[in-house]
Amino acid sequence: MNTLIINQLNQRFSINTKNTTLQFVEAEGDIPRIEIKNKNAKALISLQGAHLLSWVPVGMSDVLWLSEQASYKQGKSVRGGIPICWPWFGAHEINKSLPAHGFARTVMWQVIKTEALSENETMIVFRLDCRSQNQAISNMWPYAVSVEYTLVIGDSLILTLTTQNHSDEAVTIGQAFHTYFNIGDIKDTQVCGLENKAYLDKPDNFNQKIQSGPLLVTNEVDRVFINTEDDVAIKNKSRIITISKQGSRSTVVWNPWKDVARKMGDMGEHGYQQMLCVESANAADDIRTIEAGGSHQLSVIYRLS
Ligand code: TA6
Repeated sequence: MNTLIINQLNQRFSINTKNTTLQFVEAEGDIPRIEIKNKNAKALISLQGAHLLSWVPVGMSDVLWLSEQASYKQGKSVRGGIPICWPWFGAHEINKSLPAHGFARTVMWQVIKTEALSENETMIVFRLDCRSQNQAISNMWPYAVSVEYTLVIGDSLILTLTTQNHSDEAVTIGQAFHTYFNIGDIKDTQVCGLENKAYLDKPDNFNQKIQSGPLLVTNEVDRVFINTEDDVAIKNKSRIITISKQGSRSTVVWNPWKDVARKMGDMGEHGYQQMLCVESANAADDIRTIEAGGSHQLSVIYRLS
């Protein structure tokens, strides 16, 4: 079954030039993946969740952390890479029985376009259309809304999520690029750019606090920073990852630390020492209401130095 789908996808969307390839392949859990390679980077994307699992610029280690204990099952989000939280962030505001972080990360997305922008950059565009998706989605979220996700893969990574409201009523969404960065060693890592910013501290009942100095992680951190539009940088001994975003005024920083990680079951024993989530979001008071016929775009660029 998947072989047929993969062949069809390759016929329509594969790229095969001297320095650029993009192809669909079979993968664990019967969930197809896309392998991308160009002169500047290689990447791996799962069709479930349009989930970027790996992004490796030439000469670098993977920028994304992916748990050794991640499971690849239909309907289950992968621990690591870049899960897309959409159309809500965290727990659903009213119905707590709905999946945390929405459903976009656990359903199949449609590929609508691929293009080698140059020998150095490859673009792929996904779509999730709630009007034509399955009944389970409309039961959870009965809105005529679609979202397009564009990834440009090169020595930097550009991600854009565009939500279009096709209905004749306003719709409110929350969302995030829930990016797991491969930081090497948490004790040598700091997050700069959030100094003096207010945050909601989830482990402390969402009490509002102020970040003092660069953020260092020495225990559980789960913070929604508010009013953050400027660049944020993750610095460790070997590199600086600069995060520049648009359409977002909230930034989430998360590391479960040892005890929470152990209970999660799919973080691996040492995962919490190697990862840090820094998420460009529309969360807390930064959720967005999209008027009838309107759209909202959230985008981010990750650069390395
Ligand atoms: O973004 C931080 C967060 O919302 C945390 O509170 C934590 O639970 C994490 O995401 C992981 O959520 P998940 O549903 O993927 O286990």
